[in-house]
Amino acid sequence: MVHWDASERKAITSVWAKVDCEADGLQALLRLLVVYPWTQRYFSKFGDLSTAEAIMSNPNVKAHGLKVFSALDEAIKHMDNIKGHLKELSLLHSETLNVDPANFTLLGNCVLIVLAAKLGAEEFNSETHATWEKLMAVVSAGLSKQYY
Ligand code: HEG
Repeated sequence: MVHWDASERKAITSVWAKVDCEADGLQALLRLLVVYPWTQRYFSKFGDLSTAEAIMSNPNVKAHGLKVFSALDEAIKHMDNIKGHLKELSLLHSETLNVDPANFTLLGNCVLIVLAAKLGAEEFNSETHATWEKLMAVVSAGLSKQYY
């Protein structure tokens, strides 16, 4: 089981309290689809993803960003059992969606960049960064757990 000390818990909850799941979720997904364009293959039914502008104004991307960030919200609420909590979602990504789990790390990186850009160096300092990197690694491991 993953251990979170008091300062890590605070770094997670205080940052997350400032997150706008819809707007920041869209930014994270936009970054994933632009910086790692091969990830677009999983979203072929979403419509036009041909340019950053098209992705940005695509309502399916916006809705999906909100879904992903709402799942992060739930994971944070279950911080002491993230892997157990993500079991169903891991099964879905593995057996139904066939998402290569390497992509979870890429999206985790995008989330970190969105948070850092939003909050700035003073608030998203190196300790907070390290805690969030750990959190995204745990989420990624949780989503990868049901793969075989
Ligand atoms: Mg996934 C669906 C969460 C990474 C591709 N993803 C979903 C759903 C959630 C979710 C909550 C909806 C599940 C449902 O309908 O029951 N995804 C989620 C998280 C993360 C993640 C929390 C990582 C932090 N997903 C991820 C990555 C890819 C991907 C990296 C591909 C590059 N997800 C994907 C696809 C769907 C979902 C293709 C189905 C979308 C749809 O059909 O609308």
